[in-house]
Amino acid sequence: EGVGPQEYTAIKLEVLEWSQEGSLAASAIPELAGQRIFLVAATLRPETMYGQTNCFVGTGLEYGFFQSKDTNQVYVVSERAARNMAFQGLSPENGRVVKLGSITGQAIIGTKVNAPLSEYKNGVYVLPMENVLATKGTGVVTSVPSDSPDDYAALRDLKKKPEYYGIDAKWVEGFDPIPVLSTEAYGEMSAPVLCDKMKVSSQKDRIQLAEAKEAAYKEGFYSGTMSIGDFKGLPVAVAKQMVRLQLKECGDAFYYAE
Ligand code: A2H
Repeated sequence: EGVGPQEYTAIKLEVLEWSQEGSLAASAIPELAGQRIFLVAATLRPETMYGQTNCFVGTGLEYGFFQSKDTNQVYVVSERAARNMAFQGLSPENGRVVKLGSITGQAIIGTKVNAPLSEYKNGVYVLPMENVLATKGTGVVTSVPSDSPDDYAALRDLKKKPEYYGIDAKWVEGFDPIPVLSTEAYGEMSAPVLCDKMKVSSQKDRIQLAEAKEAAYKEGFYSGTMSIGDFKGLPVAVAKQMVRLQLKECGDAFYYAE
């Protein structure tokens, strides 16, 4: 974060099966009938998408259903992101948002989505994370616990106390970090290693998490080698752009800046 625009890759996670509440909310909006619906997550680490285990939203945040430029495709993102997208040629008409309805983050929890490139081919679940900011990206975060300390800490909290977080234990059971890249300093699981090293005990440990995040990002980018996928064996810094382009070309992602 600094000066200049942030260039995100927006990953399209298609809804495979709504949660109970989500199904009620979506079926009350007639314009959604017959359309494909995607939660759209903004990431700076497209090369890690092989390791997606779940998706995070903020339970207290509000999301909208927005018609996209692609026929019969609807994006679920924050209103703020939809407005930005409309000025980047991603809505049906430049500068104009077409909002079909809204839904709370809470209602989306438990929805099953397809995570492009993920090793979890049958889909992953939408789960709650405390620190999802309404002011960044789309308000949807795709979770890669092998390489993102925030994601690792939040997923570990959910696995420890599913009932406390109001989730079904099945939504996290068997969804474990997958090795995506390796570095000399932290091996194949930089986020778990760094969370231990920095003594992160939960997703509330913001200061330690910020340190862990910085270290994981630098080491991954400058000395990481891909362990999986079409660019296995290549440096992360090189694979990043290749995976990004591949995701865009096959329609599983688009570029989004803010
Ligand atoms: B990253 P920056 Cl593997 N609230 O993607 C909180 N966090 C958000 C967010 C929001 N509204 N929108 C996006 N993010 C996360 C992958 C990843 C990310 C890895 C490692 C580090 C990492 C998988 N999650 O980010 O402030 C998203 O998580 C570390 C910075 O714009 C996005 O990239 O720099 C990143 O934060 C964008 O943060």
